[in-house]
Formats: sequence, structure tokens, C-alpha cells
Amino acid sequence: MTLREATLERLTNETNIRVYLSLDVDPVNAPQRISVETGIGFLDHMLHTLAKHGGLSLELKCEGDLWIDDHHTAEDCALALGAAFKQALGPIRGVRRFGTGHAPLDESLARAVVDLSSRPYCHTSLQLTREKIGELSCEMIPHVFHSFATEAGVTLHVDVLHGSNDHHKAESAFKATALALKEAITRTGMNDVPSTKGVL
Ligand SMILES: [Mn+2]
Repeated sequence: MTLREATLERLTNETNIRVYLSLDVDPVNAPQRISVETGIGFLDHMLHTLAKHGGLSLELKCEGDLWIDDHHTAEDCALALGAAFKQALGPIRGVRRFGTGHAPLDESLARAVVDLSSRPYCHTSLQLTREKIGELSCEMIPHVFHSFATEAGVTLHVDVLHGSNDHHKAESAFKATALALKEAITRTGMNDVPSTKGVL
């Protein structure tokens, strides 16, 4: 089996990003490796979590204009990750297509549902109440999910069902999304397009 992987660079006046993503890890030939350096500690933590529980290898480095704020860096990292996901996945054949994840973190519980639909759509309801977590603005967290879904070409619904601690709510949302993506990209052993239309 060839590895489903992608390497890309994304360069603008606001951010300079290099990302390597592999959708396949195995203990012998392709051990999972994760390194995330965005300059925003909590964003690193969330993307690391996404990769870890999604069974992905991810190396992402961003030099962004953090002297302005966290907006361009958080958005562009999510766009680059989404683009890498789409490129690594390639034509949507022989995969489960749908995935659902539930993840608790103590008192918080999140649900994510994904469809590798080639129709970008994102719904989030994260119940975040703080202004920021660490150096990541809470308003950027749904924006990260939306940006990822847009570039990945997936339908993504993420809901925090309940919780009280914003760090826990955000982290459970990323973990649930990781589990949903992991299921959706799982190979079925077939080579069909998982759609009655015959195309995705
Ligand atoms: Mn944490």
C-alpha cells in the first residue's frame, strides 16, 4: 500500500507555512511522527491532538504575523492542513467516506461527524465563553474548523454537547474530529467510489 501523503508550502505576505501530512501510519514502515510549531501554543496543542488521535503524521511549521494577532496564523494553518488533507487523500475511492467521533474530556463531551463529500460545509457549536485560551482567540476555533473543511472539501459538523471548561471543550472538539476523520479515511479494501452518483 502506498502512503497517502502530501507536502506543501503556503506563502503569503501574512504567513509562511510548510506542512507534511500522511494519512497512513504503521509501526514498522511509517511510524507516526508529529511536530507542530505555529507560534501559538494552544493551536499547537489542538493540531497535535488532531494528528495524534486521527492516526496521522503531521509536521507543520508556520512563521506568521503574530505581531498583529493570531488571526492569519490560525486561519492559514487550517487552510494549509485542509489542502494537505485533500491532496493526501486523492480521489475518494475505497474509503469509508463517513466518520463519527465522540470524545469526552472530563466534564466536556464533543461529537464530530464528517463526510468526505467534496462539498465543503462546516457547522460548529462549541459553547466557548472565554475571550481566548492561551494565545488563541476563542473566535478563531470555529474558524479553524471552517477553514479546514473548506480546503479539505469535506462536510464537517462539530458540536460540544456539554462542558464547562473552555480548554476541555475545545480539546474534546478536536479529539472528536480526529476520531471522525480517522474513521472516514479508513480503507475498505475495495476500490469503489462510495457514492450512488458514482463520483465524489
Ligand atoms: Mn489540554
